[in-house]
Amino acid sequence: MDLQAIAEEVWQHQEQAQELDKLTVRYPGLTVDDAYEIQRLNTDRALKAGDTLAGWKMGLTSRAKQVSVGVDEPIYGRLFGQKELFDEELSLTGLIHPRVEPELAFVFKHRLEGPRVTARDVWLATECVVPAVEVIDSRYRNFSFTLVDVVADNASFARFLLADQAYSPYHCAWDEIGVVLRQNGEVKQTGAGAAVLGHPVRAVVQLARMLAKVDQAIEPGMVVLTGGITEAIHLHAGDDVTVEFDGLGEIRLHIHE
Ligand code: OOG
Ligand code: MG
Repeated sequence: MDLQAIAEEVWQHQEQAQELDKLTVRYPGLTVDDAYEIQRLNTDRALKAGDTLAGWKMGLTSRAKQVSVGVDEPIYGRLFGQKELFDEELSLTGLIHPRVEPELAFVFKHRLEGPRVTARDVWLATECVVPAVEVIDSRYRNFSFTLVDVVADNASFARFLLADQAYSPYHCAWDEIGVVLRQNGEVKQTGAGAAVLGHPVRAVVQLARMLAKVDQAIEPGMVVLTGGITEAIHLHAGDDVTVEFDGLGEIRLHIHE
């Protein structure tokens, strides 16, 4: 299978914000490893074009997310520096059918790698934990995909935003943090940190172990998104979205054309 050619096709659809037909329908032999290789090829391409690798994202780490897309296995993707939002404004330009979801982000001060990484290793390597939101935008029609498709599409990554206030990793029990997601003042989703694999730290453990298989690591300074705590909601021009993290402040996002 010509993974380079398939990567090129995915790249074009990502760049031009055009819907893509499921790869697995057209290339039924494609494996999960192939899909991660496609993701890696497009990462090389983005870096050559001047983007930076800001970190990693885990996806499908909560039951709510797995049920909503019909894939029940955690996946990882890459966070690109040029896709980090620098204020509370989100433009729909360049996006197909974006959704937003509340997450907790870990920011690293030490390198974390290896197949036997534990939660203790994660805490020792973590500089801070920060409330975050991710904007996902599957390039597949109706967010309809299999595990292989979504991995090849960089786990639907589109944008991310971290809150202004960061916290010590020991500030609170992250599994007990409640979140309320509101759209134009109306409560749309609620959840708690424990929705993410029982505790968000486990998403980082799992990421490090998955990365070890492909000789990759979490590097100092990197951000790791641990996965949507609740289901994601669709965004429309004019929306005012807020995510309240219990006792840790609020992230606000204003959506425009
Ligand atoms: C896949 C990406 C999932 C998360 O946090 O669970 C994800 C998708 O839902 O399109 O980012
Ligand atoms: Mg996510």
